[in-house]
Amino acid sequence: MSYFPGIPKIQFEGPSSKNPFAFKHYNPDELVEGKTMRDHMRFAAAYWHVMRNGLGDPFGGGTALMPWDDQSDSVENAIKRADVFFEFLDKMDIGYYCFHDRDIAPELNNLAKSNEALEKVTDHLLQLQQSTGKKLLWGTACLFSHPRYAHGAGTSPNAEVFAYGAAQVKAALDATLKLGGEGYVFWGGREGYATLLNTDMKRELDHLAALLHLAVDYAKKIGFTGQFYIEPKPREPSTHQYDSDAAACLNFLREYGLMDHLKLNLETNHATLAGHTMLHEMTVAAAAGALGSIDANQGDELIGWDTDQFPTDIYLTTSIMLKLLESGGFTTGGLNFDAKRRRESHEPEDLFHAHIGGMDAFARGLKSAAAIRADGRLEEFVTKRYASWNEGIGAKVETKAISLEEISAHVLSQPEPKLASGRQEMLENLVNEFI
Ligand code: XLS
Ligand code: NI
Ligand code: NI
Repeated sequence: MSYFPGIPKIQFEGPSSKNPFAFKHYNPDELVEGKTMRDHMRFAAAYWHVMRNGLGDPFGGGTALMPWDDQSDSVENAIKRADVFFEFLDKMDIGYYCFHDRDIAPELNNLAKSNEALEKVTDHLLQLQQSTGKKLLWGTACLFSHPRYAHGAGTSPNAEVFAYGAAQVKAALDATLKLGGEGYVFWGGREGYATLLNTDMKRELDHLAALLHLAVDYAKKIGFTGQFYIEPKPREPSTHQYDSDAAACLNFLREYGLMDHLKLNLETNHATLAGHTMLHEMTVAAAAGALGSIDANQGDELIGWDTDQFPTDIYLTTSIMLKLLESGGFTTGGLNFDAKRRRESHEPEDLFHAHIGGMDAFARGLKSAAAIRADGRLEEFVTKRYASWNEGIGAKVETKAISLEEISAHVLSQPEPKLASGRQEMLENLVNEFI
């Protein structure tokens, strides 16, 4: 039986196609820089948005039509949703997915019952994965929806709540291992504060680090070799989240001896909320060897919330793919559509239009980025811009072979330095040649 009757398997038809149910640019087997588009992108669908997002907003309830969902907390309903989701993955030709424990299986009235439900649903997901070849990019625990986490989970002032969250992480790690997950994400939904008047920041940060260390140790014990990630976001729902941006996350990981164990899962809309571009966040992460995975979406700069829209901006996807190619591409990570349809796009077929658009936008980004690299002028410009560091005074500073007095003597013997133009506008024009 089909839950999406009338919707075909989405295939590549090329840029001249007018079929809304076809890829115009994403051609999974096409080689770019010697690798298939499929392997470059490692596209994933987010279970929470595809299956569980009713499209409510702060002013009104959900509008999404989900005729397969009886809205109950039963395991049967959860299992049926998994079937619907796998039909979606199949028709979209998306190879990976990501989940929170509580969106694949219900939270029941105690942890034992919730764990039991999770076990049953993951048994079913495992069967679905085995029969379709779809894979789990990463799993995570939802430590932000239930009222018990109102003050945080890893950073709760209440030790019993911390313990509950840790127990939930244990079960979510077990589930991720069982499903062969290639990663595990920590997004600190409520790991921050609403006011500092009631907050012991240092203690909360110590506890958050303790939670991550506990998870890393447990993963070793059970043989989970997937990559751990932390996902930066500055605010929403809390006033300030400790993992506010890439630099703050890296500082936290370094301070608590976690750099060897976690990389970053960067989300475009979170970058904008932090006052950064995605390119900035990726550049910061890559410089630290911590560019792990991407939650692919984009925000509405006029609204200013985490609107989690599907990525359609080709300039944005080009910059993302340029940085990704430059960093050697994904190893454990992928492009996870942590994105939702607009509230007005409430029909099941809108799920398809949304993902098709995102995949095509990234395919165009990939092709433009590869063309910019093949052209070589951009890279050459940057290399030349730093040429003065390759010899003389620059090389001595880089190799720490010079003292401050020697630098001073050097400058006293030299004329005023001559500056070269940064040529920003010329480079912007160059990039636009390829878009
Ligand atoms: C919410 C986050 C969330 C994480 C996973 O803003 O992006 O969806 O990706 O918990
Ligand atoms: Ni996300
Ligand atoms: Ni988001």
